[in-house]
Amino acid sequence: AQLIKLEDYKETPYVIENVSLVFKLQPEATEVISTLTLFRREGTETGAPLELDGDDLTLVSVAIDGAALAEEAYEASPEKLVVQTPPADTFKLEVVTRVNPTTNTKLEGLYLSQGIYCTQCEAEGFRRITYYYDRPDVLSVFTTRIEADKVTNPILLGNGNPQDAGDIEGTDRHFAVWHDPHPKPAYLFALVAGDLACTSEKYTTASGKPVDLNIYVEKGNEDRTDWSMDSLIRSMRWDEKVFGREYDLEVFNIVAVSAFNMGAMENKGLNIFNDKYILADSDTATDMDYEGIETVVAHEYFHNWTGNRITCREWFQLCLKEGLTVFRDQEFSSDERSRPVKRIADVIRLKSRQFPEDQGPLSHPVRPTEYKEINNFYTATVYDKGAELVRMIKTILGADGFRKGMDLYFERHDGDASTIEDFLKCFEDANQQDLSHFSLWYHQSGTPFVKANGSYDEAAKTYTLDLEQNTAATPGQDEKKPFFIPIRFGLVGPNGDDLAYTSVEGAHVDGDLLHLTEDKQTVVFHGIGSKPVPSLLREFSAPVKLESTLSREDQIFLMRHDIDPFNRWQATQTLMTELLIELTNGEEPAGKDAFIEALGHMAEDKNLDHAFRGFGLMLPSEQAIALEIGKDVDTDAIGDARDAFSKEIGKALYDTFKRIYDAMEMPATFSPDALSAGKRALKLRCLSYLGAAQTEESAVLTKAHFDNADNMTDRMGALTVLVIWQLAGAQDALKAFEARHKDTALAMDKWLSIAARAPSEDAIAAIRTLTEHPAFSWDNPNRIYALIGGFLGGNTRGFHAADGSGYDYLAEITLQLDKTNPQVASRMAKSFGTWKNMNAERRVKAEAALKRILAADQQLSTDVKEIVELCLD
Ligand code: B3K
Ligand code: ZN
Repeated sequence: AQLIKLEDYKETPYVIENVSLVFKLQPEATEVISTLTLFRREGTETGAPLELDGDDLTLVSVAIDGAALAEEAYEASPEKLVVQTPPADTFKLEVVTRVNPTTNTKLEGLYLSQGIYCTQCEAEGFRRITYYYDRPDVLSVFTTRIEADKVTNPILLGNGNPQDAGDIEGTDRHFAVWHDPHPKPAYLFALVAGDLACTSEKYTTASGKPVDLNIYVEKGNEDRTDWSMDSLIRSMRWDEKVFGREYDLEVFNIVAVSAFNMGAMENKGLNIFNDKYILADSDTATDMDYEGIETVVAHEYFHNWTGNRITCREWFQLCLKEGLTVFRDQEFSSDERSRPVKRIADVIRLKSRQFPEDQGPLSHPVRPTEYKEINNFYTATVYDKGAELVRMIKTILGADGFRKGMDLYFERHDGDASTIEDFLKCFEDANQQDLSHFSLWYHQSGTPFVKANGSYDEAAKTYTLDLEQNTAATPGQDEKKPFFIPIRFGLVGPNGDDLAYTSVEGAHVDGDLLHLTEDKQTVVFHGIGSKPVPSLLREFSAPVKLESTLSREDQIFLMRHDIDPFNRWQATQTLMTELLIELTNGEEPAGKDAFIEALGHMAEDKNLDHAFRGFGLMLPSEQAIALEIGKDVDTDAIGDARDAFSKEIGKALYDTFKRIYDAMEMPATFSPDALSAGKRALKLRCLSYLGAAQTEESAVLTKAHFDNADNMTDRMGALTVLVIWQLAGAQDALKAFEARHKDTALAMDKWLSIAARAPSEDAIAAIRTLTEHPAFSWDNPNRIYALIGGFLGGNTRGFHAADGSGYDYLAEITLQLDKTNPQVASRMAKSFGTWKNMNAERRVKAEAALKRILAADQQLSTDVKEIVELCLD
């Protein structure tokens, strides 16, 4: 496959003004009639060829201005349609193609999910429907007519507003016409047809325009949409209030389908969702699911302005819409819930997904400059680090400056296909500020490591901070320039209050914000009355790794006294990580008992949020410890150390955890609100430590928690503790869960993922057995993410087994999945991304497995090939 490069970007020679589509839906042979109104772009030579993209298409006919084209006038293959010499400057091209939704297992283009016709066009799926300029900078007005069987497809949905509908006389079929007045790129096209149930609400925008809101689901699921509808309405209000953005069509439709490659898709006026992010009730969804739904519904809705009204010039600009929209959904959730708790959750996600990516062979800039398969670049770097960059802009410019820049962006670029340069320019122009140094964040990959060393001079009343930044080489980027790193900080005095300073030298410092812009900087604070403990990178003000040089006493001090809740949590994590690494190395860490004692205090600190305490008690994951160790990793040693430490904490603080557990007052009926969710989280965290202590009492308590659970959060939480700590009753609980939920696929996904994490002598044999379970299917991405993804991400010992069995298995299923669904296959294969950090024994096995994929006797997709080659590079 070809390498696509940003520097090769060129406009299309022709412009598509109008698109009219007719779909004659049939399960195995859908006919698509596309009529494009085109004109020659100024600067294009008269008669220059028109080359349109296709993918796996069957051409039925092609005509221009009503006359069929002679055979020598065009060239057609499944991948391309070339009209050699278009006859005029303006013309209508009519192309008929045939596609097969039934055999479309890639879930890209037009496919069937449980009898429901649906589409997924981002990034390049529209070319699997008809020949087109399938690229984001070609914006056009779409009208879609859908024809289908009345009985099996009573609901027919398209983009935009409904225009017409009726029966097709003399047949069992009917039609609907949808018109979308907003010019859009083809990746935002969508269509749905099926027998669906619907929940509706009326919404009135801030300026008084009525909007019909509908959520369509498979029949029988209509009583599980309350939360997603509520989330949608709150998102719409929030975007009006916080960004001044209103919705712009008469209807907003959401459809939930069960077979979907990712979370959801922001098609104009017709969002299509993985049902995991729509359906919820207390019996089948956890608090995390409720939060996930709120986030994804908001995210897709927010794309209407950041993505749809203003889209990307090419796919290299993906972060323009994704990073910005993730930032927006994070801000929404922060306003709806507890801001510090949300910040901690987002940072945990960033560190567990993006940091490993950026420190391994798959590292790439937030705005990459080349790719082979764009679907491989919907990454944690583009999304989550992309959001961090927007957050830093806000940090640097302040809330008002940020809003001014956003207002200008909406005003200046509405209707455009834009670039990151356009975006940054708006903040520069609105604030008369130069962001050129800052913009390096978009182009230079890798996680910067920041080192800070402080010293206090009592006589001079100065505090000196030596700061250093360093970014390791990443693929294609050997030399790194220093980043512009905004560091929010406080100098914490003995009583826990921040100390004031009279003046500073050595860096630009404004209040509690310091700009680290060089490789090395020495910053001197004057007028510091007593020796402070520095609290750096408050609120996680930049996506960097801060190397702590603080003593354990100082960390414990911050853990107890920092006024920044994020850094209280961070201090806890830093300590836990340090202790766990020493334990992994077989050492007996200094300060361990003092830390455990401090942890107990935090757990019982009534001034802290329940959810915050829950996060505080959470040990870093095995992968996080592995990343921190960085090289020659032995995952068994990490697993053993982490288990032993959990057990030690569980035993040492047994009474504390039991007290918190017993005393927690829960509301009589389930509610997914943040406070109740936080209480459940803290209670379950205590239960997991009690479970780790593996006493008879804790086994009974955990089993009772499972048996008495009146909601999925508690049921799943207790089941996890039973299974992970192999407590008495684990097998019974697994059976009971299965009996209760066997007919609810999304609930059984949880069962699959817990089972995939169970400690086992032969993890692969266990996984193979689970793939035979009726709840599992290789045809549905959610089932694969639950079981296989659950294993790869949640069973570190099993996946990284020293005998290479986990790597062999991943190679096997990557090859198998690649035959049906390359996007899912390549997503799984990305788990190879950390193999270089492993010890020699494991590296040999991983490398062999990767090479085996490349050497296999089968045609590899571009998706899988690119990932495997990058891993081996
Ligand atoms: N824009 C889609 C992702 C499309 C992924 C294509 N492989 C969902 C989102 O980010 O909102
Ligand atoms: Zn998105």
